[in-house]
Amino acid sequence: MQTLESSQTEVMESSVDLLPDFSTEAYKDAYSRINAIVIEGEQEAHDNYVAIGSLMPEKVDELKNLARMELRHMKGFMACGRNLGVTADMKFAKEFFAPLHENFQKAFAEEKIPTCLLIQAILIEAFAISAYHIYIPVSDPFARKITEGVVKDEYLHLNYGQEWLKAHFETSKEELVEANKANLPLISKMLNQVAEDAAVLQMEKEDLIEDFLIAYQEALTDIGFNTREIARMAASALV
Ligand code: PL3
Ligand code: FE2
Ligand code: FE2
Repeated sequence: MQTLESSQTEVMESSVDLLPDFSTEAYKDAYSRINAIVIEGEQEAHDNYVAIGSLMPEKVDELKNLARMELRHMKGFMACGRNLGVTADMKFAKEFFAPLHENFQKAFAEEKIPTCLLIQAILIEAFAISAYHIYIPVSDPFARKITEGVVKDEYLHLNYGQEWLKAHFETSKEELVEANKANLPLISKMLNQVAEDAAVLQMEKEDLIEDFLIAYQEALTDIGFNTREIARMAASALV
């Protein structure tokens, strides 16, 4: 947690006097896709928490509460696009999420709770946390306020997944290794796909990857994986 905060401060210091011009066509064009990705991501996060809740009757209210927060996030990011006069390219965003969405749907159909939680509460939340961290120091003042509120909630979501998986570690471990192998390469592909547009927003791919890996590795450690297991899991995205 401390590492994340300090890396955020570094970015802030180096870019505080060099904000992008939010009114250029180039900025708005890139924002139409990034904004759509975030809106779609928040919508799917809502749907995923509702789905997970239906697999855990004793947790259904907690998960409904998380789902509600995701809809609030989605509305906040819609306002960010409107504020800049940008129309979100939702078709692009649906395609962007399709492979991960399919994997989630398949795990849900098979009632694989650990896989569903790894995809939504760990991988997607860690991806969102890294993206929002890197975005905050280069965002317009309106979006900054909204994103700062959102990122706090995403930590709650990541923690929620962590706590459940930690409590069920022994019975989930094997499934989690498999789920990581199938889904971490998709996250890596998504990061690469978004890199060019993110760069227009002054968000560097290396910073996104660094922040993502810190959040992901901290989550896996907390859940109960050791250093070697985590290294092996990370390596499965490289091959
Ligand atoms: C779950 O709560 C949220 C899921 C959202 C996924 C977001 C992925 C973001 C990748 C694009 C990076 C740009 C961030 C800019 C923020 C407006
Ligand atoms: Fe969210
Ligand atoms: Fe979330």
